[in-house]
Order: sequence, then C-alpha cells, then structure tokens
Amino acid sequence: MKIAIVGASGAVGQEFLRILEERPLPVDELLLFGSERSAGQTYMFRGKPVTVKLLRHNDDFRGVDIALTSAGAGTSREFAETITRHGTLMIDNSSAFRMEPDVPLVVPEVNGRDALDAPRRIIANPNCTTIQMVVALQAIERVSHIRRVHVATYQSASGAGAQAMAELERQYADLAEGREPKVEKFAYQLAYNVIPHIDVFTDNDYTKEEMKMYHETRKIMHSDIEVSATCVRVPVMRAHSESIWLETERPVSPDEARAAFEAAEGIVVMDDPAQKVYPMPLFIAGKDPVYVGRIRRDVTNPNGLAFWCVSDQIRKGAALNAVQIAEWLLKNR
Ligand code: 11C
Repeated sequence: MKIAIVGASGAVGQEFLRILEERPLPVDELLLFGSERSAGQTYMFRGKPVTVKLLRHNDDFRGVDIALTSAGAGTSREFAETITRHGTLMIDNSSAFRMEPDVPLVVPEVNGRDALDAPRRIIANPNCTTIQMVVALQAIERVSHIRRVHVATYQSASGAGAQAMAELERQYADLAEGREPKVEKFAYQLAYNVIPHIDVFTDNDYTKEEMKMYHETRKIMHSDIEVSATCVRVPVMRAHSESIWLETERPVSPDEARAAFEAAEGIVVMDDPAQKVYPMPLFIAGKDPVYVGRIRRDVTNPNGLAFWCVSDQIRKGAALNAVQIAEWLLKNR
C-alpha cells in the first residue's frame, strides 16, 4: 500500500507516523506532505528518512491508495479534489466534510460499515471529543436506547495542536520566572486556569465544538439522541476527559453498564473508587483505548447513568481512529 500523510509536521501528523510504525497496516511506501513551513523537513519511518513535500495542486497523489489528512479544514477543502481525483481514498481528520450526506463519518467500533459507502472517496474522522464519547455510548446503546446526554469536557492543550502545547509549557515557565505569559492559541492564559470556550460561539450560545458533539454523535450512531455539551480547555498536556450523564429508555444499572463497557471493543474499565482507581489524563496519554470509570446511577433520574471517560485524543481521538478506518476497510471490503 502506498500511504500519504498530509500535515505531516503537526501533532496529529507526527502521531500518524508513530501509529503506522506500530500497527499491522501494510505500508510499502510512505509519502509526507506539508505546508511551506514544513516542506523539506525529514522524519524517520521504519529506519529510513522521508522528506516532507510541499502540498501542491499536481499529480503527486496518483498511485496513492490512502491519504491521511490533518492539515485543517481549509486545506482539506482546497485539496480534496487534487487528492482524490486518481482514486486515492482520503481519510480526513478535519471538520470540512463531516456533516456532508455523501461523506461517511466513521468510528470503526460504532459504524465501521458506513466506511463502505464513500462515493466521493472521502471518509471523515470525527472530532476527538465525539470519538471517545460515542465509543462509550454505543456500549450502553446496545443495552437500552439512549435518549439524551449531558456532557462536560476537560480538553487538553494538545487538542489545539503542537504550538498550543508549547504555549502552555511556556506559560508555566514564564510565570515561574516572573515574566508575563504570552497568550496566542487560547482565549486566555491557560496555565493555572480553565477556559469554557473551545472554537467559536454559535447563534444558540453553544460553541461550535459543543455543537459538533451534538450533530456528529447523531450521524455516527444513526440516532435521535440529544447531546448538550459544555466544552472546557484545561491545563493538561494530552488526553481529553469527559463527565457524561445519560438517560436511557429503560433504567440501566451500574452493574449492567459495567458489563456492557467491559464487553465493548476499544474500552477499558478502570472503576474501583475505594482503591482510588479511575482514569486520569496524565496516565492515559499515549494509550489507545477509551477508558471509563466512576460508573454510577444518576441520583436525579431513575433512567440516568453517570460516568467519567478519558482517552488520548491525538491517538483514538484523531490519528489512531483514522488508521483504524483504513484497517477496517482492508479487513471488510
Ligand atoms: C480541540 N477538539 O480539542 C478540538 C480539536 O474539529 O477536529 C479538533 C477540532 C476538530 O480543540
């Protein structure tokens, strides 16, 4: 297989490289593409150097089987035709095409089959907060239909990219040395703070990030589920956490939920509060599964269930999910 990574120098692009090294996807040739800033840089892949080429409107994608793209929605929109016109399958990590009806939005553990119908040769990778949530929700949906979800997210700096991670580190260093911290990538100083604002505000006073959780969840799960989210940036380097309250059609006990989570693909249950066992981003960063803990009955609602969910959003929330889509297609086409 000839694979291309578009946006090779970004946080997700670099994770694609690591994941392709580790996983069974057969990569005979790897091409790297990037902006003018990253073109010419060299990265090692399976012991050999690969140089990033400038992404251009030319025939560079001829013969490429799969392009894993993560260079922002604008670049995806601009280059989709160039990337796909010779039959390359574009698995796109941006928000550019997610809600388009002829583009499947796929999380293999939930709706892998949707990947089989990609008439534009584009498959969209959902937003990271949606991916980890739907993996967990689908486990419960198998037991009883979920009517609605309330979710509060605790999103790490890496969700905003490699430069945002560096900004958070610099802010702590500046503050420690008595300097005024620089704020560029976030709305406010993130060090020693939490910011209830990710992406832009929309007409209904939710942010775009929050509305992605509403719309993407319904599309992936093929469900009328309602999702009300508050998305918050926290001074964590990597891995997003989510506090989830859901309401099912019939009551689902915590034991039933635990069994459903344990039986589901891609989920690890870490739930023994008496022993202080619950997932935390510091320890989940760099790992593949979606971790679930603090499973309990919602005291305000007989049909309610509450739990805590953590996953590395650069892996399962982005690069890993995209590679798993490619793997799923190879296995099932
Ligand atoms: C964040 N979830 O944590 C965002 C990043 O639609 O792919 C990913 C945005 C997207 O800031």
